Amino acid sequence: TRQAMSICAPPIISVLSRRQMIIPAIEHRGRQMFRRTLQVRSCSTTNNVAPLRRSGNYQPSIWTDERVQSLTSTSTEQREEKRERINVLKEQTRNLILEQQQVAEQLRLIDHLQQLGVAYHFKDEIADVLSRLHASLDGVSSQLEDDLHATALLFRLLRANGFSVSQDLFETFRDEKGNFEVRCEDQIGGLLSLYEASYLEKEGEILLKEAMDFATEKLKGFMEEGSGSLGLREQVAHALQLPLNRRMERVQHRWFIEACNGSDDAINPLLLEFAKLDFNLVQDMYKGELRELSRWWSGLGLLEKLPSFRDRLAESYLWAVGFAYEPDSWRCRMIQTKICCFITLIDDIYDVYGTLDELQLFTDVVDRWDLINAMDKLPEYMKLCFFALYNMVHEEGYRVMKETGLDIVPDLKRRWGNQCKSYLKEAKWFHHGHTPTLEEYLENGWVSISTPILLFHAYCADKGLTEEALKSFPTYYPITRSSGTLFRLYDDMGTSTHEIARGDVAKCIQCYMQEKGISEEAARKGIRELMRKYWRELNEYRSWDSHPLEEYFKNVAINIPRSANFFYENGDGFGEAVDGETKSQIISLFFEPIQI
Ligand code: 0FV
Ligand code: MN
Ligand code: MN
Ligand code: MN
Ligand code: MN
Repeated sequence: TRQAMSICAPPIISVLSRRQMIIPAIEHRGRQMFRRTLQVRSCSTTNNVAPLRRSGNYQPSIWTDERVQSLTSTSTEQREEKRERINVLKEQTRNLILEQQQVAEQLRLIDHLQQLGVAYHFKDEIADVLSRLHASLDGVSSQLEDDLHATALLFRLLRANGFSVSQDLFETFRDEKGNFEVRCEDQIGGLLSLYEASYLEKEGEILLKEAMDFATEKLKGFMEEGSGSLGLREQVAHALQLPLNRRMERVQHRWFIEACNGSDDAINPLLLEFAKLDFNLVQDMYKGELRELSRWWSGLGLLEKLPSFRDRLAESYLWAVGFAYEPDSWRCRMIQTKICCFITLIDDIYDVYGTLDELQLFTDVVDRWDLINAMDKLPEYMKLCFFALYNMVHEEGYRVMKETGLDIVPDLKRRWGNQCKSYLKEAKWFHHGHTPTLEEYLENGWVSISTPILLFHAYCADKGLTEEALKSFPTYYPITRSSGTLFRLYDDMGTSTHEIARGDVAKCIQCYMQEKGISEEAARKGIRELMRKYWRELNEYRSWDSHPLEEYFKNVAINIPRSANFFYENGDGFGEAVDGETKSQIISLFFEPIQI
């Protein structure tokens, strides 16, 4: 046994009492032998022998509190100066929106404002313009005649901003056989615009599906030809890599600003200056939030006590900015970051660290929220975690009550209970070697990925929350579910290779492989198809009728899969490869101002 222990027991045993023994485990990190032995499931505890625990072998955080606190912001003086300039530019921009008479120009302006990340300043003005266009849609579209670019922009902006508009708007661009015809002059601009518009497709919209295939093929052809200006080629490559509708907003804003910076045409210099100044000002605000959150997280000190878990504060904040970037949404960002840290920690307990007995216990405790009993029964490491979760839930409940008079704590408790039950279900499947059907798996998986909690918290972070709004939250079940399913599918596509190698519940890919008797490659292809279906569903729900919180909340729901696409596009950019694109975006969104 002695020999067996030295090989197979990574000394991550009883972490609290024997912290110093963590170090050798870290030295082993990445060694093949070590990894393989970690796949052994938690052994049953015989009397005093500590259970054999697995480890995720995660990298430590690259964003220590020290590093985050050392971030400097613009001095107050400079900031005031900039704010003055911004106010001037803002008024000029507002006038542009009001003055602009040509429909095509109006549309381009709104598109620019949205992509530059400054549209939030002009919500009412933009809504006015769009609803006027929507009210006289027939006239407007015949006025645009054969301007494909403007027509597609009209379609995309209306749909993306909650107005209903039919795919038939594009009929004039098809011949009798239903094939698209595009004039040479506006080819690439028009095709790009058509391509972006087509990604707002809903289920059953054949025309848009065909438009997507058509535009994609033509744009690919353009890239292969090697013609066009550098700026245009960059734009097309960017679009082909991922359509706007699936991009994380803030990342896109910076990209667009930089892209405009490098090209001499197409954008009003006034807008560009405005966008750069505003980006930097908002970045200062993000820095402040990140510093505060980092102080909170390091002050909790949970990861000092539980060092084998993922420590991802800055990355969690990046998720939160992905969900709601607007300055006004700071409440949402603060709570989402905290939830994300807890979800990550608790998920690791269920997937990696805990024994099945412990997990059952933890699930019961979170179901009942009985603190006294919990302190009696739980193992040390779980006590800390539960106590901290208890505090966070009550603190947020307190904030909401203070600001709105409403008590959301019972709802929060029930939702965290459901979260843990969904984790336990997966843990049981894993420990019993059960592979569910894809449907059975997803039924649980859209919950275990935490979307119901994220979205409920986002909803309650709106300062306009009312009792009536709170009661109507269940009507958002469909959008929550499709958002959550997409989050789950993206996560599995990005993380399951590592998860399965380490030993984890069968993920959607494995469920699908087993159910259909197909290869991993074929399963991945099938899942990608499924993702398109859920995107169509999300596009459908986004145009459902409005409650007061609707726009803000629907955006968060759509931003969840957008952010997931960002983090999991090339593997696991949250848990594993944190020093790739994740790190560059943390730097460019929070650390480095745009050069003016
Ligand atoms: C999940 O990791 C994880 F850490 C997430 C989803 C990050 C938390 C982010 C938010 C709450 C926004 P992992 O792939 O281990 O999750 P599963 O569910 O696959 O175990
Ligand atoms: Mn935007
Ligand atoms: Mn996990
Ligand atoms: Mn999990
Ligand atoms: Mn995963």
